[in-house]
Amino acid sequence: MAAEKRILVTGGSGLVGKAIQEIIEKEKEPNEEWIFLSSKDGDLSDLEETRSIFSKHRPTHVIHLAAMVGGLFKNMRRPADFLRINLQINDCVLHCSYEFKIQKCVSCLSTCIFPDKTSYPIDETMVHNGPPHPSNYGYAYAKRMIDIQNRAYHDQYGCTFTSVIPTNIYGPCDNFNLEDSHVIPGLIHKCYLAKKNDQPLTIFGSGKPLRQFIYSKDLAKLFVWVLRNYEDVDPIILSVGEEDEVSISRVAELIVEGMEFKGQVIYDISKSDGQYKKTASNMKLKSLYPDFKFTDIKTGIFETVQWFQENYDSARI
Ligand code: NAP
Ligand code: GFB
Repeated sequence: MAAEKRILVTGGSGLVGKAIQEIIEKEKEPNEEWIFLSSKDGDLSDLEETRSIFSKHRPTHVIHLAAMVGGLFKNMRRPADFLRINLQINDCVLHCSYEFKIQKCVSCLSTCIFPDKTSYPIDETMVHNGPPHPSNYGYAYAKRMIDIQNRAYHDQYGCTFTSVIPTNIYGPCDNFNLEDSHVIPGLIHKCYLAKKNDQPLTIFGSGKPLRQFIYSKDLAKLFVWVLRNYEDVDPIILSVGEEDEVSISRVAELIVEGMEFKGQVIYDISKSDGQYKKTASNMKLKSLYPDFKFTDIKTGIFETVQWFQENYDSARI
């Protein structure tokens, strides 16, 4: 007998998708069936391929994670691709969610989409209050359009399409490619190679920028909670508190400690710092889920360093 709830997770083979898989192995409810997609199941920037995926699995709910994703330097190299490919993927998934009468679709934005010139802390009401940081405008505008699409499908068809806004995410199964990755996987990979080859570790930029980092396993728990409990079309920020904001050099210190690296650490200030900070408030989350416990960044980074050392041969590098 088909499960009452069939949850389709697009982008199910990535950093966040894998973390949700791990959570669901332990916490699946009896009336739920979870389907985790990768791009091998079909190209979600193609409407016909997306339709055939939906007609094959006949989902009742969708967690939409699939996207062209990357760190600061990949975003700066490819703004047109980030804009176009993500606009296409989001249009296909949301329109098929409407056509197949999906009961709830939860999409994923990012705090880098907020205006660059703003007051802090940032909250959910500020998504469209001015241009994003120039380093990632392609990705940022494509993600902002998800919020607009959610409102339009709700206003015209009554759909319950919503979105979450995580800060920078890190954890096992991330993309550790040196050119395309985000800072934590990038520095873990570089530190691993520096230790192995007895070379200095080079950190890009000044190390001064500030970030809030959420551990993928914490975000996965919150995604499942949003799917089961959050009914609003308005987005919700999923983040550690402002008090847990750290500098890039503090992150590098923790990676060096976790990797037991004893070599020289160099800052290459010819490389961009990107946005100085994007401090976000998690008050809305706290008001709805007051006792959620976040993993502290030292524990999260140490677990990710250990995962990378144990899975180097199969990791995305
Ligand atoms: P990721 O590790 O790069 O995974 C991306 C996923 O999307 C993979 O499963 C990939 O499939 C799939 N995908 C990409 N293009 C596709 C296409 N054309 N058709 C079908 N599937 C496609 O990404 P992530 O870090 O888990 O990010 C998940 C979500 O969180 C994204 O929406 C991202 O924008 C958002 N986010 C990420 C961060 C962060 O710091 N990582 C921060 C804020 C928000 P394959 O594995 O087959 O390539
Ligand atoms: O994580 P990251 O690439 O993205 O960079 P953003 C964060 C900071 O780390 C920047 C510094 O100040 C970088 O200069 N950094 C130092 C490094 N060393 C490295 C390194 O080896 N690799 C990388 N990647 N950074 C992204 C947005 O901004 O945030 C994306 O561009 C996405 O669209 C993501 O939203 C969550 O935090 O600067």
